[in-house]
Amino acid sequence: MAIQWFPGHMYLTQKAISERIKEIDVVIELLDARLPGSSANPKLAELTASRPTLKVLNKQDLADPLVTQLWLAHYNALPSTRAIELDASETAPARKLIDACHALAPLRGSMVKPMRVLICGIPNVGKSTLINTLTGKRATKTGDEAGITKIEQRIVLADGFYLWDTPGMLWPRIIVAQSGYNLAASGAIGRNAFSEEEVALELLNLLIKKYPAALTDRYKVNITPESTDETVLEDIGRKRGAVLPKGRINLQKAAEIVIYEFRQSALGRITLETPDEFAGWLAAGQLLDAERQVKKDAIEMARLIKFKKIARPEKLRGA
Ligand SMILES: Nc1nc2c(ncn2[C@@H]2O[C@H](COP(=O)(O)OP(=O)(O)OP(=O)(O)O)[C@@H](O)[C@H]2O)c(=O)[nH]1
Ligand SMILES: [Mg+2]
Repeated sequence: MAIQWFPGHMYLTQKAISERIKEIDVVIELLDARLPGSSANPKLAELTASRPTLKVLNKQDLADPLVTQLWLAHYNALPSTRAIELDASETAPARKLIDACHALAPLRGSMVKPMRVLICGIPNVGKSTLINTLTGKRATKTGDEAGITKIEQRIVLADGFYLWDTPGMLWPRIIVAQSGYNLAASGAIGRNAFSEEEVALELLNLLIKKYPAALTDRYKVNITPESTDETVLEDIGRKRGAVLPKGRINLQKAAEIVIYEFRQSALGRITLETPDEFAGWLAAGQLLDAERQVKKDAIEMARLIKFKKIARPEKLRGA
């Protein structure tokens, strides 16, 4: 089943950003370098479209460097878009963001006209970590869990330079099913909103195709042309002693191991999607969504006709 997570505080964040944006000079949107397409929030893009935006592929230290280069080239080729890679906990590269903000809004940055920067992105992507690195102190709370920041917060970086930390935001309906799985694997989705077993199977499905050696090295499992996500999850469970009475494999435990170790980068540097793959998923997701909408409209039309709220279409045409 497709994963969705849009708790009430995200709706409030969406409202807060749409108000705040009026007084913002530059938007920094953090993406997860392990899933740049899936972690780009279409709703945020809409809300912040009126302001210069810098896309930051954060957690690049966990991502496959070759694929990160593909994503940077992809974003930097788009009109009025600039993208850079980052490990938000490293001070020197993070400070480059300040220069990038000055380049995007050259008239701002004085006491009279301060630079006002909004930092936004999906949950757990590293927004608060970046702010703490930039300010050099624990100005805002961080943690390895989605939903740590609950309300918008303004931090003064220097005279004439303000940063706004915002709570992580997803969008009301994730139409690309694979994005839901990738977001859940990365830690962006609340832990009660998905099945670990389902997410681990989808993750293994990608890893078998893209990084079989990482699975062999970490879990000493044999990947053959016959291997499937299910056989590999069972193998991992067996190897890690996740076994129930009568020798059955504890798939829940095995799934938790796979997800946890992926998040910790114990399998090495991994990126779950390339720009071309994501474009394919998005096109398929949009098609399915359009078909779903047509069906929904037809049901609604039938309901309105049944309860005589509107006339039949042939009557409207005078037939
Ligand atoms: N390896 C790595 N870990 C990072 C990086 N940036 C942040 N983290 C870790 O990611 C986790 C989430 O960081 P936060 O800064 O709390 O994320 P956030 O975007 O503010 O999250 P919410 O407030 O929940 O939306 C923490 O455990 C950070 O230490 C990075 O560039 N590389
Ligand atoms: Mg935060």
